[in-house]
Amino acid sequence: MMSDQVRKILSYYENDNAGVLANIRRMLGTGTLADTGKLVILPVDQGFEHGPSRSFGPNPDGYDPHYHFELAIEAGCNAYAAPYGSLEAGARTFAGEIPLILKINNNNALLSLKNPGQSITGSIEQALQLGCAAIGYTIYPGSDQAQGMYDTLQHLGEEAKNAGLAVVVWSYPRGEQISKEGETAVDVAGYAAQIACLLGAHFVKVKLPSEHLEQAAAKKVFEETKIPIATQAERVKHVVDSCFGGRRVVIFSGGAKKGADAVYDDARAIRDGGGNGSIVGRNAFQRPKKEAIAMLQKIMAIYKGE
Ligand code: FBP
Repeated sequence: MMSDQVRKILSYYENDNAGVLANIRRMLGTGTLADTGKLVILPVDQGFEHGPSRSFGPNPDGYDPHYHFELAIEAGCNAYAAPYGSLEAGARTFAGEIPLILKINNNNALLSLKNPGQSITGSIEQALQLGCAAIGYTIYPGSDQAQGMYDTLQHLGEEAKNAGLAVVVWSYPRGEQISKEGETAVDVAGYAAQIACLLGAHFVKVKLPSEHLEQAAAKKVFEETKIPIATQAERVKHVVDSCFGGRRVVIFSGGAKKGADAVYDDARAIRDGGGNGSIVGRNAFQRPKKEAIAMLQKIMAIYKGE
């Protein structure tokens, strides 16, 4: 029986076919948070994005792709997101155990560009063949490569939806006209989330925003209309508002490994601001498995209001 929360979320996607809705339902209906309308997803593409030693050195069990499937399943996550090679490496062993998101583009830290882009590293056919529920695609609003990334997302998103797959967009502002602080500025975060929604994302993933306001024109409006941004929960609410007033699922990423209390504070702010959950990578897989599972379960308990 579908819960009211899930029914409401599915009602937001007014132009999607049954396959897409079934896959969104699969993600919302799996794990400890099944049917709550909240999600905790494990993303492991850091081997590509940051390199293997930076990613898995702190907990060498993570060099084995099977480890991340097990972590996501044992912790009761809603889904596991990773690039093609990692999903392929556990495809048979874990077939049907947890909804998968094929991360379909990636960047690497061996080349540092002021205006970064990503390469296409997977395909819709691969996602279907692996039994995935969704594709995951990163955009870098602010990069001079962003226009091309939007073009590609438009095409791949359309192809994915026609094939019955959901679309998850990682929206990470960066580029030479955005300051380091500006990458997580609350005005920029809202803008990045809005662009992802306008490009047809079902689920949007952004970093938690800071109180900084980057763009003068936006700053003026924040100040004149007194958009509240003093607390993390208020800033989450601004991002939720920017996601079609809550008509799209928005989840927030965990960032570099930090203390457990800070991770729980983030989850409380996401819950109180009306966000749909977390996508926690390094804070999970860089801890020993038992500790990581306990942390993910506590995050889930926070979302359940326990
Ligand atoms: P974390 O929880 O480890 O931050 O993972 C979230 C994530 O989006 C990963 O999917 C990705 O590899 C990483 O952040 C990219 O972060 P950045 O581009 O800022 O280094």
